[in-house]
Amino acid sequence: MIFLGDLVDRGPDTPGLLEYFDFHRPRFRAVMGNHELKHINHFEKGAPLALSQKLVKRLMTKDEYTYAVWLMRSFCRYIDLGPALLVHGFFAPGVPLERQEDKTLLGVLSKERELEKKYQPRPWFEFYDGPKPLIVGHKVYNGDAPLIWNQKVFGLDTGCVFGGRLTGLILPEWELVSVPAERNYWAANLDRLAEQKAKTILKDLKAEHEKVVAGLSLAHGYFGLPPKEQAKLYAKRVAAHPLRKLLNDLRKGKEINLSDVLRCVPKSMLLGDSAEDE
Ligand SMILES: [Mn+2]
Repeated sequence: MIFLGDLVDRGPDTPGLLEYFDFHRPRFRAVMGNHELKHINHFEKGAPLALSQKLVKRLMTKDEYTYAVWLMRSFCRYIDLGPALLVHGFFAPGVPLERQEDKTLLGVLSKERELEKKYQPRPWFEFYDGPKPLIVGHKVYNGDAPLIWNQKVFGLDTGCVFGGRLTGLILPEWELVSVPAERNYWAANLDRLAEQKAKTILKDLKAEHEKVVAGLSLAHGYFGLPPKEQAKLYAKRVAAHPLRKLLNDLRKGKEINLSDVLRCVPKSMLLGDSAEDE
């Protein structure tokens, strides 16, 4: 079985998948995707990781991550199966295989933009002129159905991690197999991350509340004031806080829970740089 790259990062259990892959080597093989490349560049050169990679790295010990990167480094730039050529990302038209750039084959975003610009408004694959059929992953070209362009280019990414389908191609029969995803795995990862962040924010909020009350009672004899004065003083003190509504609720003695935080806190604060992703 050959994986088309980007095995890592978006799914529910990247370390488990790598273990599974490793166990079945060399019967299992893979071409390298831009996500694996990012981990390798991070490990070797300290290149920055996008959110999905940070999440995955966080799940592993240092030794496990070292091993994972070692495993990813064993993935090929391309695999020539005879009846078909397999790459993760793209194949620049008019360029022989030996002169294809790694970044193109691996689907690095800058190369994707270059190809878009060069061939717009047509997609790059319509200009594919390689000697044999090309099988790619990387992009969901055609929704839940694989891309099949003139029996020359086959795009098998059907968005499994986003709740679409997982698609494979059996060679040499050229028989497509496709199963629906059980759920949107990436959205579930983001939910889990948001919940972790919300927990921290809730803890910080409670600490901030205690601090504000302590400060007010020292400077203004807060506890001796009538409730209305307390409210005014407190509201003024937290006026610049982005979550002042929740702080004022805490002051009123309301029970604040995770769902309140998830509702009130802006998504950008919960997920940070989730826009990603090269
Ligand atoms: Mn990719």
